Amino acid sequence: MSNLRILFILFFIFTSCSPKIKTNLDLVPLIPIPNSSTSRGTSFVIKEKTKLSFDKSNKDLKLISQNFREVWRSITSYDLSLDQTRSEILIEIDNSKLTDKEAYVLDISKNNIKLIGSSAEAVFRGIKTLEQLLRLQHSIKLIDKPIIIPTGKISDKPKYSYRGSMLDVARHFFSVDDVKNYIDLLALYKFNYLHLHLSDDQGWRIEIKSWPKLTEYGGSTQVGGKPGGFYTQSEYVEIINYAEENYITIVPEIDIPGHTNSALASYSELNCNNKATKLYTGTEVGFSSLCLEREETFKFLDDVIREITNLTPGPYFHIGGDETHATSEQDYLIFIKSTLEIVKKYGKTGMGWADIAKAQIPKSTLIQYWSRTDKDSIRNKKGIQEVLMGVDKGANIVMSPASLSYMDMKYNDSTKLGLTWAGIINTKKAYDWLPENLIPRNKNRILGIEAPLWTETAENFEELTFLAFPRIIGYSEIGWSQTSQRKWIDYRERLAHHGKLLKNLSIVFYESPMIDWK
Ligand code: TNX
Repeated sequence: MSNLRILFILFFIFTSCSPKIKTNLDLVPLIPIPNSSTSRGTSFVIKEKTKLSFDKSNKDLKLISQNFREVWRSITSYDLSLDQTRSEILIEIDNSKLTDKEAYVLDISKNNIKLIGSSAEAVFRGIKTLEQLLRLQHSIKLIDKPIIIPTGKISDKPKYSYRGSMLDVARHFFSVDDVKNYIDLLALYKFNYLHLHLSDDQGWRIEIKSWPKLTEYGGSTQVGGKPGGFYTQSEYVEIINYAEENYITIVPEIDIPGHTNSALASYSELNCNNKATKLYTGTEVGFSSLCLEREETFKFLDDVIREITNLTPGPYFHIGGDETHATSEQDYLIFIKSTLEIVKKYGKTGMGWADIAKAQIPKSTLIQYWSRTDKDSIRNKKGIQEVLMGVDKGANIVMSPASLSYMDMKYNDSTKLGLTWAGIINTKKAYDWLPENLIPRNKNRILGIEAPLWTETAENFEELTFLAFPRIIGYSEIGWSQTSQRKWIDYRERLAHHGKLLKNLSIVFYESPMIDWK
């Protein structure tokens, strides 16, 4: 071969293997923003035959890899080979240096990507960062091929161990597929809990084999009067398994003793006067109550909690306990205490809306703060009082302040969907707050935050995501990122790129005029 030819080949190899694309990992608009990231300025180029390897004996890593392969294919249209030899991407578990159970390090160089997590869960969180790096290609202005990943090193772990959303499937029913689609989105933004509000006045949504009329009759309708729906036990398990694959824990809620009309309509024996109520399709709250004097009530509670906890691997069972205007104070205290005892008997930690703190509650009960935060509102004073009562009894707290985190509030006065009782919540207001600033003491009892989506006004998946997005992206950062990393001005810039990401996934969202969408 002539010298010239060799030179040519060398030149070709050099230019094709390492195109000189300057990058800056720090400028990729990741949300939630990682704890630390340093850029190397070069790029990992995605090719037709990229390989990923992992410890084959680890079933969790295998599943994570297989699922990531699908994501990779859908974004790059290339196959990601799970070949174990000479791979460019390596994922592994090593907890010798990483202490937090969700901590990971993602090290990207020109020829290799190494993702180390303290656990399979941590690896999964890191994979979601990698997924965002792929999905945010447009932000680095490389709309056409090659697809590249900026090089550098990300070290990351969450601020809070509880980062959740609640979905009310009672006011309007949402199918198993809707819930799975919502789980996908939660996982992309590193949420780790999905709380399902499974019963309310308007509908009972989970099959209870020993009380079949709850779903047959009590689940038959919804707000507005259209047909409702429910999950069979095997569908509920399907949701749990899907969530588990996405490292999301399901928290089931059966709201008692109020918000129980769908049960009271299904079984006359749950009513003090032994008469079944009518099905309800309106949106009032606080008119229904279980009957303390009836033996059947406690048989009912025991059966419901036993059947649901048997199917639920997660640590929590939520008993509701809010807005019980139709229950006397004395009865309420007995209801909450006895129901939490049943939850404990079945091996779960009780969770409830903050109102339950006034009852006798076991230590480490999880209470959910849901007050408005306006200084002069009565509900605000009451909420703080409840939280402090709770922590003095040994409870932990999840923060869901209505005036900041209720995704069913309108974005502005003219938003078509949504309510206004806790004010309006625009994109900035949803982002720009700190959970620990809302309570005066025992701040270390805050396990995290949860963004509730009550569905009085959301009838379908599009309406659900319209209310949730983009606000929920902000809640993900409140839950995950360090306070020092969080600035509205910077977040606003990053969020601007997530509109395209959502559009690529065909997700309907509110195109807030506060954001300069790219
Ligand atoms: C209050 S907050 C409720 C729900 C409603 C919601 C509407 C709380 C614990 N209860 O019953 O759906 O307001 O925003």
